Amino acid sequence: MKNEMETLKKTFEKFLAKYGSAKIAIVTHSRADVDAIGSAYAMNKILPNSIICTSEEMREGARLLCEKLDIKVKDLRNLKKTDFEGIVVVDTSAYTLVPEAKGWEILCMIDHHRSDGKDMHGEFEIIDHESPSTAEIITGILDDGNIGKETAFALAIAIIADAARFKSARTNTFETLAKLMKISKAEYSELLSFAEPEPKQEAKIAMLSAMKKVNYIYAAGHVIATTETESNESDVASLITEAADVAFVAKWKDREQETRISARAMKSTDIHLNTVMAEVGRELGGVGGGHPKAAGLAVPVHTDEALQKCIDIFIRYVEKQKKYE
Ligand SMILES: [Mn+2]
Repeated sequence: MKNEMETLKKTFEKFLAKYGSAKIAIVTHSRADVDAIGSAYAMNKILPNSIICTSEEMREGARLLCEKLDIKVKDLRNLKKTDFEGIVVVDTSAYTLVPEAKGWEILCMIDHHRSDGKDMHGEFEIIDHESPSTAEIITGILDDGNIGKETAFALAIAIIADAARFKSARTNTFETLAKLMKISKAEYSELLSFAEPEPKQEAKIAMLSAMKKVNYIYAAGHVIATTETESNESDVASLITEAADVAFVAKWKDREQETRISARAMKSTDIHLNTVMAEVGRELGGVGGGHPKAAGLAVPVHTDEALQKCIDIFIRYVEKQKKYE
């Protein structure tokens, strides 16, 4: 672990030596979360001639962090490529999550996501799939002296948020967080209020309404739950997997005439929901993918049909997995 981090640190130092004072746009994925914004902020502090770019709206925690640290973000589409040397991409390596980055020169990429959808290539790449967050990688490659109070605050929140209540944490996660907390002088309760902001009242109501409509079956050794919601589908799915092995939560999008599904798995399962969702997407003429325990899809059929397909493909996937064990 330590050696791997040393290698990444060396790559970062080479990048800094070449582009440290270049004009750079720091780019992150759409619907930016705390890890995306916290990581972008830390890079912004290291690169004096950089700005932060992200598209669309942000998640609530990211929005709160921007407010607190007065982080200004720009839209990459409004920038002139010739005004910049290139971009630094943090917390993603797939164009599907940041389509506006197409055509830009990627000077450096820092990410922790699985390589399934990786189609971006950077001159320098600092990638650690084992890291629960991009912020943990960034803390590792920065010299302690370069981590100010506010950077430490942003990175600590990002680590807490992406570690999903430390379900995906490793020893280094706790060591890194302890170090950042000391520098930031912040209490854990304050960090947590950014990492896991309390849902808005209407979100709470949407989640409870969805809970009332939960259906579940026990099949192929798994408790499989489904429901429909008008909003907050990923929050609903996370909530359900406190009790079910897997949850598929559907939302009908009238304008697009399609069903969006958010899928989540309980921590102990070894299911790859991204594979399941990709298959459902293929069979129903849409697209699906994501992470093993958090995936999603969009398909041009109604919610009932989409949910039934998720259950069928999921069972087929589990049965097939058993055969090869
Ligand atoms: Mn992340």
